[in-house]
Amino acid sequence: MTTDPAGPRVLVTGFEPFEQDPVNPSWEVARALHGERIAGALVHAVQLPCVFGAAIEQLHQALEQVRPTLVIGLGLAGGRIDFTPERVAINMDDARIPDHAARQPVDTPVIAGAPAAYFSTLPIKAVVRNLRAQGIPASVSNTAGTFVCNHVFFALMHWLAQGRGEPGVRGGFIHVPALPEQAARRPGMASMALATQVAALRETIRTCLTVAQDLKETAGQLH
Ligand code: PCA
Repeated sequence: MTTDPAGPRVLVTGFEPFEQDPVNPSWEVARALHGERIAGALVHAVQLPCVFGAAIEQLHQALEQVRPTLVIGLGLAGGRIDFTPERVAINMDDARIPDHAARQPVDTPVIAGAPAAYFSTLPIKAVVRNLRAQGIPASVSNTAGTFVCNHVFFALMHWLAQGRGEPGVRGGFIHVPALPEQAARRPGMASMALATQVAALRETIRTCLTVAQDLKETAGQLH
């Protein structure tokens, strides 16, 4: 991994495929923007393993190597119909399926002694508005689940909350829908084309780098 001393950097993480899928759109989308400059910042894409603990170690390594001013974690949420910036990371692992190291933690904290939850520091409402303005389906999500994605999201926010990042660094997590080829194997599953997902990430990064104050606009859900 190389760092660019000439300008700000964006770290985007994606996951390796999991649950017998040959592909994970979160990584395909992240790597599509590796090396691109958006609003003056250089994008670095890093793949994380779908393994509790190891994913956090690799995230920490990437954070120390890249020293980003913006961090966006991506993960697949098969079944979701749109691009979903997550609002909150919770300090809880509760795995429905084993990870790639056959670990299946149930009701254990991501980080013992850490707070119950952290909010994303990305301007999630502005991201949703700007994506919709481009015709890309998007909505705020109020749960990142309790599997490896939430695990990494929580560890990221804890690291940032400890002031270990660059001054003013922002971070958060976005779940993305399946790709059309994945949905084709599962009748009824929604999907979004890779090109649309890449355009969504590009607009998300641009928004996060240029919008200082998030919008106050409802994205509330009754349940
Ligand atoms: N999605 C899973 C883990 C890896 C991924 O892409 C999740 O939502 O936790």
